[in-house]
Amino acid sequence: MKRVLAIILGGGAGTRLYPLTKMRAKPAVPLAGKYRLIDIPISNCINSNINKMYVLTQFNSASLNRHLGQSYNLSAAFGQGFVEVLAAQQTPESPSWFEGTADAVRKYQWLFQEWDVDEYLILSGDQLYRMDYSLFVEHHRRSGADLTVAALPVDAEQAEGFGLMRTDSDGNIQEFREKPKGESLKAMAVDTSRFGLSAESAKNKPYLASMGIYVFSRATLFDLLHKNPSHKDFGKEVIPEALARGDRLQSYVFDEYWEDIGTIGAFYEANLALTQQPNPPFSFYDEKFPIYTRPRYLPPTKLVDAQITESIIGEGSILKSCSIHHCVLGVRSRVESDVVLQDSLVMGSDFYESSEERTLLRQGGGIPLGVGEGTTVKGAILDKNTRIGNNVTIVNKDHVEEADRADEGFYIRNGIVVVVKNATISDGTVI
Ligand code: ADQ
Ligand code: ADP
Repeated sequence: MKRVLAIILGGGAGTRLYPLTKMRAKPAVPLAGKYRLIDIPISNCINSNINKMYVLTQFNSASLNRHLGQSYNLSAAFGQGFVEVLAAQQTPESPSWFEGTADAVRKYQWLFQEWDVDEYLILSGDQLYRMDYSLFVEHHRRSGADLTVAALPVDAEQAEGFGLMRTDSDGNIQEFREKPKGESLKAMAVDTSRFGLSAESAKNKPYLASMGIYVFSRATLFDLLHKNPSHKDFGKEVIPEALARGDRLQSYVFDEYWEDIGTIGAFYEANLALTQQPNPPFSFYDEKFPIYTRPRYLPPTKLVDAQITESIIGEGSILKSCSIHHCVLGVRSRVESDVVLQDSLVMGSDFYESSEERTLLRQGGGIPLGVGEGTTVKGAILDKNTRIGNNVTIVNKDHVEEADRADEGFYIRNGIVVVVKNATISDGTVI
């Protein structure tokens, strides 16, 4: 795996996860109480012995750089290893920002070419899964392909949202279509039982969806990018072109837990699914394949008189006499008495406020960090460092699907109220 360089696509325009991306780059979005999105592909790389990684992002954010710098000292642990952020930048030759996945790679190809590696592993930064990429790369090498695409067996309903591939029984890709609908969707069905699925499972999941994860042989990647300067996206343009010109494309079937968490709805569901009992679909506990993040030296969580069911609580939290059901609370969460939290993600805080600071804030008409007394929150996301007043109700009472209320500190996406990072919601507010 020393001869593989990983390129992690860290986010384009950043509209789908907005407003979580309002104040940070997408890879820095908090996940599961203590991680960030970027920890997933980076941990998968480390666990697969791939230790050269670039993260492409639209804009550089302080929290992303700090997180990577403090989490992953790969050169100490792995000699040549590194994780580096490459932000889109304007130069005289390329006056625009990244215009798509392939375009983002093209803009930094001069740097990627400098590495003496055989393959480039292209990954997405907003997916939750555990994968040993070394098996994927070995599959690519063994088949002699120019390009290998990771393929997830899915049903018809899921299939609509993905790039789909039709393969022969040896897994060679014969056709690739980005998000086809109707009849052209149906034409993409394959017999997935050939790839190790049981007969029943194959019947339910007759489509092979691209996971947006690719292994390119060196010459193929640069040749495709160079010859087709107008091609901006891998799924829409580059892969269909590779097929059309006769390159050898293979699929690599992966039939385990995998979720694209690139939208507010999917992100919310995937986080809450972690609380499922007894077997959550994804677990952060796996000694052989850990998910890494920044080590913090936080004290254990303190519970005063809290009733908590089916939830995950981050370290360093203080929970008073409250009731919490089916929630994920991040580090340094603070929840006061008579609070009800249900089906919600609370990201926690980046810092503590002392009792003196809290009292002073209150006296000055301000609102301390955390969730104030007597407040009820259901079906919402409270981003980091939010200050929710006393007797607030956040339940989306009008069942609104989408709303932009930036001046009031929140947005509604997929019916989920998202209170933005650092926002304050005054006492008694009803949303
Ligand atoms: P989408 O997810 O719709 O489909 P896209 O928007 O291109 O494709 O995003 C792929 C990944 O690249 C995401 O992680 C995104 O954040 C990132 N990204 C997008 N534009 C970027 C840019 N300019 N700079 C840096 N990163 C960028 C893709 C494939 C489908 C496949 C699905 C699987 O095109 O074929 O089925 O992924 O989720
Ligand atoms: P974590 O990874 O623990 O979430 P981050 O490193 O992302 O934390 O955030 C810590 C941030 O909080 C830093 O930018 C730090 O400067 C800021 N911070 C720490 N203490 C305070 C404070 N009292 N007031 C405001 N910001 C603070």
